[in-house]
Amino acid sequence: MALDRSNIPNDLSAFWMPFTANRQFKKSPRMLVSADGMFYKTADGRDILDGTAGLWCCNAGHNRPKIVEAIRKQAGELDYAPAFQMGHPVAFELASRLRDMAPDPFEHVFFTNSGSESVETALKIALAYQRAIGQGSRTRLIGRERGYHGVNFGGISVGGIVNNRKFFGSLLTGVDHLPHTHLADNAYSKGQPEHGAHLADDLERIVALHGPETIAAVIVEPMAGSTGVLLPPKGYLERLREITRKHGILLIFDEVITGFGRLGSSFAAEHFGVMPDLITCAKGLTNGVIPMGAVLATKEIHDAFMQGPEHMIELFHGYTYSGSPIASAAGIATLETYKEEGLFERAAELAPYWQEALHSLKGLPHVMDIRNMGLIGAVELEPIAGDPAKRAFSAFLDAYDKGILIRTTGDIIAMSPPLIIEKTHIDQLIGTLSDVLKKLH
Ligand code: PXG
Repeated sequence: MALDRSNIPNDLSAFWMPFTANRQFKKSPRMLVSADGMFYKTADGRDILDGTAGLWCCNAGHNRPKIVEAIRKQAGELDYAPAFQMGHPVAFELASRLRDMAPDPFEHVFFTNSGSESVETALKIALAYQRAIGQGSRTRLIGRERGYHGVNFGGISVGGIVNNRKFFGSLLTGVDHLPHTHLADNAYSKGQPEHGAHLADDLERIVALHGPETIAAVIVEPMAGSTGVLLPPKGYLERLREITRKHGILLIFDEVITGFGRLGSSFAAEHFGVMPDLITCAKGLTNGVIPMGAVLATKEIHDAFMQGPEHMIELFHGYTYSGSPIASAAGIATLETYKEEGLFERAAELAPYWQEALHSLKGLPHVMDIRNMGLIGAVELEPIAGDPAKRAFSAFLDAYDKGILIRTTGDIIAMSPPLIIEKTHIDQLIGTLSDVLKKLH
């Protein structure tokens, strides 16, 4: 008998919600029950304009027919098949399509189930690669202050968000951090800020301190999303590439947010014209519909593992669901949707309109800074003295009541709408946010 959900008691206690103020939520739940295109529908029947593509993942918007159909069909044809010592066609097909979409040097794809797993995978590949090429003394990993690389132990170790680290013990050893790239001088810059390329030079200091022969890899988000949209200053990523290359250190771009059109190109590597050695991605890979992530590797990295006896496993790493058939089918349909609808180009075309709309909020009460790039934007608010994050959280609650979904981190409001957004939606999103900010205490 079909489950009648209307009879389920309204009991919210069992689900311990992730990254949520559980007690606050359960007193006053914000429940989404369906979604289509640019909008969510709430349990009380209201339409909410999705200003965040879910959690930066539904780049093609919601309920896209091609993706829904691909999942239905795949579930009825091959529900699951292992990828350890076995194969199925769908994962190979998705890997080839991803390779074709990615910048040239990236020829190989390792599948995971999330951004966090992609990060762990990339860090492990970096360490094992250095060992494979006779550089086994390179065991250190360098991250960056305010970096977000998911929530697993490797990711929080190289990450630089205090609350994601301080409760969880001593983390990985042998990790150091670059300074973040957020300078007060750059407030209200549109797109890449002018100042701060020199912040990459700090890597020379770290290299001098530890010795280059001890460092395996540097991992950064080309544009830091989760920490409140921190943009790379002009010349910064280029400098990081130069220094890592000079010292035999791998460079990993964590593109879990910047991948799949967010900046108007397939990946940020292409957008900035700076090629790392490994790229992590997730989220937009399947339009957020089925959990899936991936690590893209250059031929040089991949081929370093392809030695020794042929019957031996080359990389002792993988997940039960790496490249699972349904996720792979969702991925193929997603990449096709992006391509057929020209969504990456669309993001690039809309970016100037988005930029002007966002910056029109300058001068509203408590606004300290506005930042944007591609279809990403952030509005930073002055915190309430002694009560950090409260002001932005009230803005989030009020925005939801007024029919728009935004994200907040600390006192920063972040937005990353689906790439199918229309100018009228941008007007609605920014217009509503403006009303919210005008009334904010
Ligand atoms: N790396 C980066 C750069 C990310 O942004 C992850 C890794 C981890 O991905 P998973 O799939 O394990 O969550 C992320 C995730 C937000 C927000 O609103 C950002 C993320 C996730 C949820 C919310 O800032 N980023």
